[in-house]
Amino acid sequence: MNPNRFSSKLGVALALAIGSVSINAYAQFNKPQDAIKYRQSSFFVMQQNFARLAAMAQGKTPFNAKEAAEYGQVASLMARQPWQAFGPGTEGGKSLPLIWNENAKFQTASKNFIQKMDALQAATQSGNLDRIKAAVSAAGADCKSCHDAFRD
Ligand code: ASC
Repeated sequence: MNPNRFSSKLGVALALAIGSVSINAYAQFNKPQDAIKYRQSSFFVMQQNFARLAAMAQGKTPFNAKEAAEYGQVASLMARQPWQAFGPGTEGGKSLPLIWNENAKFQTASKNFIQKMDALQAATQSGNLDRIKAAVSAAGADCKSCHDAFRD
């Protein structure tokens, strides 16, 4: 085999191997309070957009496909934000110690949640209200299960 080809294959294999075991990277914050504020703010913006979709799904506000697609995009983007702000030394807010003590579980839960929010975004892009209803309900159940486990 051509050695260049081999090394590029090795590079890909290494990247895949590292990717599969990597944990979420933590961002640097000037002080722990900034990390807490960052995660609470991103949860807040996500929740506001999620709640607008939930209101449409429940018929509390009129369904508007274009607005729904925008809310879905913001919710999916925000769903990626909080986790980088749960680094060591940032305990506090409503976070239970379990987040740090059993961090692998929290990592798994956060990745699962991002998938739920991405499914919701995909549903909003489809413009199909029944799909949105199902995805809102799946994502909402996931919000709750994480809160029950990890939030005070
Ligand atoms: C929300 C919100 C949550 C979820 C959850 C759904 O709007 O703040 O935590 O939905 O209540 O079960």
